[in-house]
Amino acid sequence: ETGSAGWLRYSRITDPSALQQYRSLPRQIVRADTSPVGQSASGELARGLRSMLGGEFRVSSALPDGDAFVLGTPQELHHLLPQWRGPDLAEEGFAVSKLNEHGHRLWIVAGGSQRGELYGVFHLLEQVAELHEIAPDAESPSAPIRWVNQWDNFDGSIERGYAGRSIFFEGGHVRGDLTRVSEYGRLLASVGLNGCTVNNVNSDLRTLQPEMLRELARIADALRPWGVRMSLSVDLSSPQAVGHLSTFDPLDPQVIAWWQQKTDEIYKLIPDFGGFVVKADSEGRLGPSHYRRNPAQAANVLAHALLPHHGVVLYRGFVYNQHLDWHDLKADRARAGYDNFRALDGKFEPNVVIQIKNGPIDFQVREPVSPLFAALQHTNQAIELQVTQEYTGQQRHMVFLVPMWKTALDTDMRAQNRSTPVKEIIEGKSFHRPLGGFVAVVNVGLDENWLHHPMAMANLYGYGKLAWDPDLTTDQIIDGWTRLTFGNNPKVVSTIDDLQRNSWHVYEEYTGPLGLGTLTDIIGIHYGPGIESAERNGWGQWIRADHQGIGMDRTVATGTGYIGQYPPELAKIYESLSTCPDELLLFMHHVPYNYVLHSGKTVIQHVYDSHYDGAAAAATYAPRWQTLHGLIDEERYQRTLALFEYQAGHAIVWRDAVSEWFLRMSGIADAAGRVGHYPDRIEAEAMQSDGYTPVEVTPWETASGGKAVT
Ligand code: BDP
Repeated sequence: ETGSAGWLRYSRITDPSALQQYRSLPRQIVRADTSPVGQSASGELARGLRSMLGGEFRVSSALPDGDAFVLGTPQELHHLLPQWRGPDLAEEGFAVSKLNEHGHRLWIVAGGSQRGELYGVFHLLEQVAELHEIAPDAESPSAPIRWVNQWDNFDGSIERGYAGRSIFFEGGHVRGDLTRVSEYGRLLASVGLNGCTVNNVNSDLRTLQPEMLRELARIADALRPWGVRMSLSVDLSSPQAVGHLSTFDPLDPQVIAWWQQKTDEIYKLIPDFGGFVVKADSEGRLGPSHYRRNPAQAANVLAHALLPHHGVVLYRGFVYNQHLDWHDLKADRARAGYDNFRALDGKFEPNVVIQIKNGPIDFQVREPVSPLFAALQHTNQAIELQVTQEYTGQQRHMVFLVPMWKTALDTDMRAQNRSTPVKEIIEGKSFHRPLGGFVAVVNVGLDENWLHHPMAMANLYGYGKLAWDPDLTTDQIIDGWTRLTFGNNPKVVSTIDDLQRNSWHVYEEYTGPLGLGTLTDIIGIHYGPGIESAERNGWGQWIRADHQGIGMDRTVATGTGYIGQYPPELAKIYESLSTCPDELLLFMHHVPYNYVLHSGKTVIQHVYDSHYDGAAAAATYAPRWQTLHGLIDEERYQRTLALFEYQAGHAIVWRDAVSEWFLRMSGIADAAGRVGHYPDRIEAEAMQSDGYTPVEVTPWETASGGKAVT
């Protein structure tokens, strides 16, 4: 098993009672329409059932004289079965029901659209793969936007890619063979995802050139049969860079006309084009600030051009000044989203959505939710999550992120002093917005198993499931993924579920607890410990550690005032040391090292203990995994085992680097006497060696004693 099938393995069911249960399923599949998505739906149903149950499943367009599955939209079904009365269906929703017709049993999969029909088929197949009874059911997605953002470059590299080269591009062009793209579209559709932005948010200026658009249209063609609409990241300077205008000022009539013509040109090539994703005035990207215009003025120009074609603009809230002065204790990057967008609430066109990262900084292992979610009450919003494990182990460490995302989605912001959890805000429920939803950065690559670590696929699956229904529990999600990916053996399922369930917490323990953020090198690769470089780097992610204390004072009373960006009830909780939750303490407050947490421990002792606990927990992964030897295929077994062994080692590197850094900084010894004492360790620089020289290591904390050999 290479892992290329992901969770769509459809492995043969051997359990006798399950087989008995499915014996009565029809072997005919009727599909009324011939649309590409409808064909995917019927083809997938036949493929999945054939593979799991054996024997033939045939697809036809007319009702047979016997039992059948019948797929269609309500109109198509009425045509075939005039007496059928289905429920009202949302556009992308589906309903599975049974009907007796002239003594024949019909399983009806009705979709509010062909896409809904496809989702109904995947739902049904999932029931069978997990050995559940197929029961009448109806579902619809939480929100219309359920997209992925790929950060792929035309040269075939992927920004923050850890699983091989791009499946979309190579050598400045769209790949000739797009088989992997259509397989990816199938994976996305199987968990209800409906949009894919295929190029990096740091968009290549060639993106909107006519010849590139023609190439990109081939990707849209590959995704279309799976109901996945392609969209593009665009650079706001394109009217100048591509259109050779003298300006890209969004209010210039020539610029407005250019965006309109360009958008019309795109829709001629790609009739179901999804829209534009915009990163502007951020990390060196040009934007409206160049002409003293604001994000609403820029977004609305694109929105007008897209509106007649039903396209949308996802304008990223990730706008900040990366050159803050770290000597200025009031300067705070976390404030930027709110400071830049709050005043624009209500000024965006109805087809603009502000795409907001879950936290105010940048995908750290723990952040509070962005206060912008509650501040925008007359503007559409989508949450941006990261399936790409940029700061969370880069798909070398197992870190199941669904619990982190649920923590964000379930955070009740108490806007207008009432219940307004983030999930209901982005669904459009809290403030009655017509549009909104979910976006995740994903870095699938040419690695056969898509994301490199076999366990990482649970994040892609889990993201889709949460975007469909954010009320699903972590347990429901991980259990479904494990069964589909590794089979239904109870020992396999419970072992893998347990490993995944706690892995975010474990990673947080050995990287950056108490809201410190990931204590990694912030400027470059974002991997491995780098406490010095997480600090005082000028990019605004400080932990403000000195010899006395640690943490960023973001209070209204004495700090940056960031906490005041939350609605009053939530701000009150964060502002006071007595109510601020321990896990966010150092994100919100600066305290002395011997400050006592709610748990009764001092901050410094917690830092030491959590690093030792986390590394010890990571060391259990490999032996727990080994209990599954022989119960799963050898290929995925060995691959995962090697990664778990690596993770155990790297967790020790993390543990020692962070603990030693804090020992040196605070001067307070570890009460358990561990930090700085490694009785069974032999230092390379202490050995007699030929051809090796001891060297000082930078950053010093990543090698014991700051020394290694070269
Ligand atoms: C950061 C990444 C950087 C992205 C940026 C973004 O390190 O590569 O370009 O976010 O989201 O997390 O635009």
